[in-house]
Amino acid sequence: MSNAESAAAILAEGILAGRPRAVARGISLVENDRPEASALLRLIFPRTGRANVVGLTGAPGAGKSSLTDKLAQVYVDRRQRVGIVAVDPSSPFSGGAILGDRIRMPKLATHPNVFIRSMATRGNLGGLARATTEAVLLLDAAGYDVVIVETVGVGQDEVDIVKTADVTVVVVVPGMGDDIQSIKAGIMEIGDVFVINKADRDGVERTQMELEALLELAARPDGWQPPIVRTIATATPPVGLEELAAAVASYFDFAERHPAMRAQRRRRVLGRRLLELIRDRIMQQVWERELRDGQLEAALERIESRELDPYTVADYIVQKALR
Ligand SMILES: Nc1nc2c(ncn2[C@@H]2O[C@H](COP(=O)(O)OP(=O)(O)OP(=O)(O)O)[C@@H](O)[C@H]2O)c(=O)[nH]1
Ligand SMILES: [Mg+2]
Repeated sequence: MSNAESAAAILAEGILAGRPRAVARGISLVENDRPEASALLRLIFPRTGRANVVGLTGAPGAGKSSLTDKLAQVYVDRRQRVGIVAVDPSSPFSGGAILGDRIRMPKLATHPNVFIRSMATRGNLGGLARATTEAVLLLDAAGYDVVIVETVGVGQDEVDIVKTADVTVVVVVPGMGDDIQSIKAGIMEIGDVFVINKADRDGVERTQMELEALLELAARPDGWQPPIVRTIATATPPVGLEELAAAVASYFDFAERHPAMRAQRRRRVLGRRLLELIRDRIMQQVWERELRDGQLEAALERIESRELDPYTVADYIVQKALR
């Protein structure tokens, strides 16, 4: 066994035993794309697929973290173990992000049945999507019953992250009519449950009507009708959280009654992931075998002078690397 493999084996044991510190270390490995990470994921993968993964997305400041906190509390009160992954593309420092979410989720941060982790980009959103999916796998393997993934719903990469969840919750707030229009393209069709948070504000009825109108336009092929729940995450006690948990549960019930649909959804995610892995591995081979040591520069020079074209060069390099 190589060093990476034996380190991974020890870590996998800790993760499968549900130890938070092992999970934290595992997530750091996948976040930094360390060599031990693949070995670790290989070991834990057979023990995944049991957690209910809830993706929660919406505009910046919509109250996603507040809702995540309160929703997690509902599950914790039901004696479930909850993992939270907050994806924070805006923060260049994951350390800062962790602190931020610990402050926003003060009660849960120290709860023994709750694991909170913020993931920040290291300049590469594609890498963030991969690391997030892998962090969810680790939490799943560690026996967390529910994993909540919070992402800001602004770009395609965030949408991709949320698509890997078993149920997607889209958060909107009153008085963002134009925003609803603008998010509808990417986000509206992926929402399985809609939340109007900040329902203590004016304009709730109007937002509800706009949402209903949009949902009517976008009839889903699976026949599911996304419920709309109103919440006030910051009220004491919070308003609408039991209803939100019930709406999420009703989607899981629906998925259970439609196993073919659920399998298709999970396979789509796995398929995407597999293709990404293949692409990464091919790229790695190409890089290691063909492009190191100034080869790329040399090729570019000849392409630039029109001595060669990029299509021929790409085919040639890939074929040579894979031989
Ligand atoms: N009035 C009101 N304020 C709320 C409610 N929920 C959250 N907020 C406030 O809205 C602000 C943003 O809340 P967050 O939970 O940090 O929102 P977020 O969507 O996670 O924000 P980002 O992660 O920065 O995109 C905070 O000041 C919250 O206190 C609510 O139901 N009503
Ligand atoms: Mg947040």
